[in-house]
Amino acid sequence: MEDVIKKLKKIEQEAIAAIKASSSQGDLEGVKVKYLGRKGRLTAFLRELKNIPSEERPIVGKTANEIKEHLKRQLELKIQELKQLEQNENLAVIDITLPGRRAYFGGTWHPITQTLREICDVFLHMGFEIAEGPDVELDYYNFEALNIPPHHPARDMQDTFYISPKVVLRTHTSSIQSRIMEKQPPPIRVIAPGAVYRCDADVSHTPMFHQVEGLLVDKDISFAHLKGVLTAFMEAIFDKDIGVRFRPSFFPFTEPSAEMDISCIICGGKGCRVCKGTGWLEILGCGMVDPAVFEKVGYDPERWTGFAFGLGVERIAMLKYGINDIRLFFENHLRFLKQF
Ligand code: 2NL
Repeated sequence: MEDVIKKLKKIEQEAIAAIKASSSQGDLEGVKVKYLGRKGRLTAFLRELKNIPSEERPIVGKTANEIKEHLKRQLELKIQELKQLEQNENLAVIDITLPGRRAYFGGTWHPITQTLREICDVFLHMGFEIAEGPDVELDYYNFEALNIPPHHPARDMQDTFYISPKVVLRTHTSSIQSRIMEKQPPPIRVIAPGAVYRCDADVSHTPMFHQVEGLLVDKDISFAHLKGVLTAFMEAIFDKDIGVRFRPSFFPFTEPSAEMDISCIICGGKGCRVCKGTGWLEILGCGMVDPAVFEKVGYDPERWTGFAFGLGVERIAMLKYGINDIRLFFENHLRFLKQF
C-alpha cells in the first residue's frame, strides 16, 4: 500500500510542479487534461483501484480523491493569479493619468462665409437690417429700377449671364434693395448680402462672388453720414484705426459717386506690393442715391435722401488674410480651407 500512496503523491507533486510552471491559461488547460482529464493520469490511476486488495481500496481511494480536489483548487488559484498578472500588465501600458484625446471637429466655416458674417455683424450693430432676394432676377430689378438704361454697357452680354431676354443672374445685390424700396416706404436702413454673377474670370475675378450692399434712406441724409458709417465699418472690420479717402467716381444709381480707399493694411501706407506703392487700397464704391432711382420706386426725391454702397466680400477677405489669388476661395482644397 505504501507504494501505491507513494505513486499517488508523486503524480500530485508532478502536477503541482506543472501548474507552477504554467505561464498561460493554455498551459493550465494542458495540465488539467494531462492529470484530471478522462484519459489523465489520476483518472487512469483511479480506474486501476479494482486491482488493489479490497481492504486497501478505501484509504487509497480517499487519498486519490483528496489529491484530485487539491489539484483542482491549485489550478483555480493559478488561473486567478494569471488573470491578475494580465490586468497589471495592461495597467502598465495604459497610463490613465494622461489627458483625453481631443475630439476632431471635422469642418470650419468657409473663409468667405466667415467674412460675410463679420461684415453683417458690424452693420447689424449699427442698426441695419439684413435683406435677401433671388439669385435669378428680373432684368427690371437688376438694371431698370437702378437707373441702368437698356443700352448701358453694364448690361453687355460679356458681363451679364442672361437666362432669357428679361431674366438674368443678378450682377449685384442692389436688386434686393430695389425690391425693398418698391415694397416699403422710407426710412430704410438695410444691407443686402449674397452671391452675384458676372461673366468674367482671371486672378482677381470669378464668375460668382459675394457682395454686401448697403442702403440708408431718411430725411436730411448727407454725404457726411455716408463717410461716418463707412469709416466706422472699416475700423471695426480691420480692427484698428485706419486712414480713409474718397475719390470721385461714377455709378448710374448714385450721384455724386465715390470710391472709398483705406490706407494699406499691409504696409500702413508706406507703399508695398499689395498697394502697388501707393499706400492706398480701393475697398468699395458708394454714393448718394440718384433721384432717378427714387423716382423709379415711387419715393419723392425732394423729401428723401440717402446713401448706398457696395463692397466685395472676397476683396475684404483677401486683404484680411493676405491672399493674392481670388480663385483659392473656390478651388476648395482642404489644405487651404483648414487654415481659417
Ligand atoms: C461697387 C459699387 C455700389 C451702390 C453700389 C446702390 C443701391 C441702390 C441705390 C443706389 Cl438700391 N446704389 N448701390 C451704390 C454705389 C456703389 O457698388 O463697386 N461695388 C463693389
